[in-house]
Amino acid sequence: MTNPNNATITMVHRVRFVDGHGLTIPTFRLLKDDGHLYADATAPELDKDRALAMYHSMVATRLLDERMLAAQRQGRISFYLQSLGEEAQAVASAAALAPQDMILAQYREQGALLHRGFTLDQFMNQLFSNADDLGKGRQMPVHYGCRELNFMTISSPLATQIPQATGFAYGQRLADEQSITLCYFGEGAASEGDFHAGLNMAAVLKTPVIFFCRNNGYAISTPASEQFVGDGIASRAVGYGIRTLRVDGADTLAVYEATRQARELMLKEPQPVLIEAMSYRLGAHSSSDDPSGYRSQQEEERWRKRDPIGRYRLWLQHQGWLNEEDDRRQTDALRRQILEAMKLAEQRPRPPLESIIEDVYASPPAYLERQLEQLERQTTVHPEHYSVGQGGGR
Ligand SMILES: Cc1ncc(C[n+]2csc(CCOP(=O)(O)OP(=O)(O)O)c2C)c(N)n1
Ligand SMILES: [Mg+2]
Repeated sequence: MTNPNNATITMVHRVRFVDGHGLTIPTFRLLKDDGHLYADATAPELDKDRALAMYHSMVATRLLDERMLAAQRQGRISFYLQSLGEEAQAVASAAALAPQDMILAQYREQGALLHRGFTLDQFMNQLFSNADDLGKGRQMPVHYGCRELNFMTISSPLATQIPQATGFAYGQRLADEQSITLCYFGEGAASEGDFHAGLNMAAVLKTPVIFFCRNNGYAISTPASEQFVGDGIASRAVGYGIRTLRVDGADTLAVYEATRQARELMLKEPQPVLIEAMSYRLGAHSSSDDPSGYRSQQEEERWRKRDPIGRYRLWLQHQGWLNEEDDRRQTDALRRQILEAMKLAEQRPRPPLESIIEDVYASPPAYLERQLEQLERQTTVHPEHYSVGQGGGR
């Protein structure tokens, strides 16, 4: 029955409160822990090259994370943020997109950017804030962005990317483009008002955006159980009338297929989709965090066994597409390339000081010019506190 309230009305004659958990949203999973498909599961159509490219990106992401967390500990960069245990979510979802699709990420999805073709040099230039950084060294490490690769620059305030993604996708819809938007965020970010505004607008305006929520159990030290009592994040999308799928975030094939089908659906008929990927943030929140203060090692060990890379590697081996020898050789080569790129980026000069006031206004206003002069004086009087224009290192 339709009515001015735009709600389905079925009359009953006893009080019965609805419990959101009663919805039972299933979790889509294709691969068993041993890397074999479930009996009633169908593998996505994936050729060998594409399947191996995804594996390569996940391994590269993990190695990059390992190396750069160590670099932060050595004092070579100021900050780092790993995606340990969550590599499949970013890589496999990005792999299901076309290059013209737009990505708006939170900050833990470096795998998506790497898979799109952001080079190790580009990663390093950003992390070392040198003169070749696309952002001209004006952002904290890990705030990547790349216009060429349709990857919007990361912004730290949580959830700002969600209504922006809705708006971007609305533009794609109005232009009648064969492209969509993918928006990543954590379950913690879903507590922000922007999440609700972004989802409702997307539902009403029927914009082709995939809301990809990484429900990894924590928002820094706050466990999901202290963040919300509803059935994960997926149940909220149902409330907004958005098609919704929950997926095992450690299952590369399932994440790929879920995203591929979501994209197909919205290209046929513009509409948003929410995918809630269930995972676990295995590492610390960032290089500034120590999880031993809020969770046990036993808990971490339990989740370490659900490694997305290990499970996918087994599947590739069962397919006869990967052998241990090649795998080891490629991993060693990657490690060397990462180290090499890091050393080069560390030596490149810093961006010129005047670039700090560029790119916001067509020409910098007088007050910014004055501030720049003050800054130049300051760095000249106290050169020992600044490394302006010099190579890396502190
Ligand atoms: C508006 C806002 N509030 C608080 C913070 C501080 N903060 C940074 S990350 C974070 C946790 C976010 O958790 P989640 O969205 O689940 O992502 P995860 O780190 O688990 O990947 C918080 C609270 C912020 N950056 N912006
Ligand atoms: Mg989280």
